[in-house]
Amino acid sequence: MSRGAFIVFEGLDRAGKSTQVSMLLQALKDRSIPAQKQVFPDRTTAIGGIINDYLAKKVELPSEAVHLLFSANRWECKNSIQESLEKGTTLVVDRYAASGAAYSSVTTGRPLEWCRAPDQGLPAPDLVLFLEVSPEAQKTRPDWGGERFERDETQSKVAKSFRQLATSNWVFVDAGRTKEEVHQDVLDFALKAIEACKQQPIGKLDES
Ligand code: DGP
Ligand code: NA
Ligand code: NA
Repeated sequence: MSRGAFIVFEGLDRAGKSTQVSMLLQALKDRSIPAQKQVFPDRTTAIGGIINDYLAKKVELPSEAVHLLFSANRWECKNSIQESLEKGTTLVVDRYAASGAAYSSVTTGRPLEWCRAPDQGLPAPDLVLFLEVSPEAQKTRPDWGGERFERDETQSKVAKSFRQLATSNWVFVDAGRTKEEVHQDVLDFALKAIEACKQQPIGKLDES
């Protein structure tokens, strides 16, 4: 039996990831392709609860500790990710390890290598869709500035870190267009990835 694809959306805050995740899931369901949504941070777990309080500025923690909590939050879901992919379900994921490294390299000031280390060995995405949005467009989105990392200076540094993390599995999507236009591109890339990875083993985030 062929496996599902591990498709991850990355991008800055308010790039439209959640909207595109929903639109892609619906499009896959319309085509009878088994698919499931996964959101990181998963704020419903015990660790996710601490992360949520941290992001809402209800608790203070050293940035390094927060970094490890975000990573632990992904490790909590490792088995369920693996099982879903193996049984043929495509996962449509809102943020993953690249967010971990990109945000934490800025908040901790530590090298990307240090930031990537805790996620090494987790299942690797087959496709990363990076939604690009300009700082101007970002600020016009509702609720901008409420959570901890939603500051212009932080975001522009995070954008730079994301670029350094891109590999051959990444595509950059211009998210400044209408959501339907963005969705068309997203769906094309997703359908290709679902086809391409069917007989491939599930990868691991590099341990080199
Ligand atoms: P979201 O729920 O997608 O808006 O993400 C919440 C915030 O947390 C957002 O500013 C991005 C940041 N974030 C997401 N994942 C990670 C991570 O793994 N590490 C760090 N440091 N920040 C993250
Ligand atoms: Na956010
Ligand atoms: Na989101």
